[in-house]
Formats: sequence, C-alpha cells, structure tokens
Amino acid sequence: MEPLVAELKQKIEDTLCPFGFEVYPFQVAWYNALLPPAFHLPLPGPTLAFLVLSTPAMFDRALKPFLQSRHLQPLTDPVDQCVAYHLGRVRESFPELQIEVIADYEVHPNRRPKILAQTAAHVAGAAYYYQRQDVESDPWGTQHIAGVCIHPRFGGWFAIRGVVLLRGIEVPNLPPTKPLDCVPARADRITLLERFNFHWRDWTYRDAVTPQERYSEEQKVYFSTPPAQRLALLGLPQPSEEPSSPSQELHFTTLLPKKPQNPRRGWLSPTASPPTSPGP
Ligand code: B12
Repeated sequence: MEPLVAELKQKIEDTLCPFGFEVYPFQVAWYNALLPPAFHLPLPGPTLAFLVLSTPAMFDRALKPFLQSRHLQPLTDPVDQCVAYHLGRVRESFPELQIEVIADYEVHPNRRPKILAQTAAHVAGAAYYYQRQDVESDPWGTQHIAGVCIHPRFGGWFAIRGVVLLRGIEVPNLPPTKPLDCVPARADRITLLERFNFHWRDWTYRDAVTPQERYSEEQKVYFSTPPAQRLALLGLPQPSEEPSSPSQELHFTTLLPKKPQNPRRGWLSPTASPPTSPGP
C-alpha cells in the first residue's frame, strides 16, 4: 500500500476502530466503473475513498456510550446519529483536507441512495457482494432478488455505514483488493440469497460463514424493537420532543445527514415490508 494511503488509513483507524468500526480504502474509479452514471460519485477516478462498516462491537463501544452521553435529537434514528457523530470525528481529525462523508441512509430528493453501500464494500475488498447474477441458472424467475454482502470474519453480522471521500487526494497506483469469496458453492449462494430476501428477520443469512462474533442477544432485541421503544429497553430516557441545541458533531460539511421518515419506502421495492430499523 502506498505510504500516503497507509498513513491516512492508520489515522482513520485510530479514530474509528476503538468504537467497533472497520475501514477499507478504494479508488472512486473502481466503484464508478460498475455503476451507471446516475450512481457515479462526481469525483476524479483516482480519488481516495474509504468504506466504513460497523462490527458487532459497535453496539457496546459506540452506540451505548453515545446514547448515554449525547443529546439525542428526536425523530432521527439514534444509530444514524451515532454513526454521523463518529464519521464527523474523522473529518475533524483532518482539518487540512477536504473530507466528505456519505452515510448509507442518505438519499437524493428522488430517493435514490447517494451511495450503493454493497458495491462500495465489494470494490473496497471488505465484503463480497453476492447477487443473483452470481448464481448460474438461478431458480427465481421474475422475482426481485436483492443481493447481500458477506464479510469473511463477521458473515452477515455487520452493517455498511458509509464512505469517506478525500477530495484532492489521488492514488492512481493503489492496488485493488479482491473481497474474499467465502460462499463459493452455488447451493450455498442460493440458500444465502433466499434467507436474506425471504427470511431476514430470523437472522440466519448472517451465519453464511461461521462468524468470529455475532450481535449479542441485547443488540438483536434492540434492533428488533420498534424504534419508539428502544431507549426504554436500554433503561434510557426518551429525548425531548423540543429541538435540542444542534450538536456540531452531527453536521456533515457537504452532505446532509437529514433523513426522511422512511427513505427505503418507495425505492425499488414498494411492496416489500420495510425493515424495523435502518440496517443493523
Ligand atoms: C433500499 C434498501 C432496502 C429496500 C430494498 C432492498 C433492495 N436491495 O432491493 C428494502 C426496504 C426492501 C430493504 C430491506 C432490507 N435491507 Co436494505 N438497504 C437498502 C439500501 C438503502 C439501498 C439498496 C438499493 O436500493 N440499491 C440499489 C440497487 C439498484 O443496487 P443493486 O441491486 O446493488 O444494483 C447495483 C449493483 O448490481 C451494481 N453492479 C452491477 N454489476 C456489478 C458487479 C459487481 C461485481 C458489483 C459489486 C456491483 C455491480 O450495479 C447496480 C446498479 O446499477 C441499502 C443501503 C445503501 N445505501 O446501499 C440497504 C442495505 C442493502 N440493506 C441492508 C439490510 C441488512 C436489509 C434488511 C436485512 C433489513 C435490515 N435493515 O436488517 C432487509 C433485507 C430484505 C431485502 N429484501 O433486501 C444492508 C445489507 C447489508 C449486507 N450485508 O449486504 C444495507 C447495505 C444497509 C446497511 N447499512 O448495511 N433494504
């Protein structure tokens, strides 16, 4: 890895890893090359970017302390606020650079996601993105089958939280890292995609590989609980409905962290039941 990339990666890791996140560098060109222009990131191809994902440890190391210590804003998901806070810390740690952050939940006014998190995770080498095109002669006919990323160490027990873009830092010689194909057999890919699409609430798709760590029972209960009851579940008071004083850390420089009530509804799959929560 180029010394500059290694140095920047180390600094971002020092900021995020103690809180249960992982980061993987990639070039914007690798991401754009797989997508139609509507999804392109409008930056020069060699621009350095980092994919950020959360591991099972994020719940205890980042979310719980955040819920206890920050002024939560009402009507915005606490996990999203927590992730925004930590990605904001990355920006603050590089005041000399033009850092832009796109979180997984950000959408354009037409509700198209600003970042295709799974494609980014795949090109960054973080987690293999299994799609129906990865199954020869698939058995699903005209059904819509969503793809799923599997992490070599956490299986499906992780979430993709966003990308950090370093405008002006160009790394044309960064060598691409292939994600590990940890579900190579056709039958296992079929099982994985069927579990993810039709049985995701039972958590089984996440065990496509034996994970090093899963979500704790407490974390599973938290994410399975309707958002309005979650703080009570952790024994914490509800945030006041009065707008709290804006927390500087929650403001992204160039991109709005504001989230519509349900950004996923209406995008691609209007008939699908929306998840109980933003992707745990
Ligand atoms: C909209 C959305 C939904 C919608 C629609 C899902 C869908 N994919 O159809 C609904 C509400 C149904 C949903 C449900 C769930 N979701 Co959801 N969802 C999203 C969201 C916000 C956007 C996905 C999207 O619309 N993609 C657009 C389509 C067009 O992209 P695409 O299918 O990948 O197609 C592109 C690729 O194929 C690419 N491409 C072409 N050729 C090639 C070749 C290669 C090699 C590659 C890499 C790419 C590539 O080009 C295509 C675009 O032109 C993402 C977060 C994000 N920002 O990405 C989470 C996300 C996909 N969801 C996630 C999860 C976990 C879920 C749920 C399990 C609920 C939950 N939160 O626990 C359920 C699963 C059930 C299901 N059927 O999907 C996770 C998946 C994590 C993972 N391990 O992969 C994500 C990434 C959120 C996160 N923060 O981690 N979701």
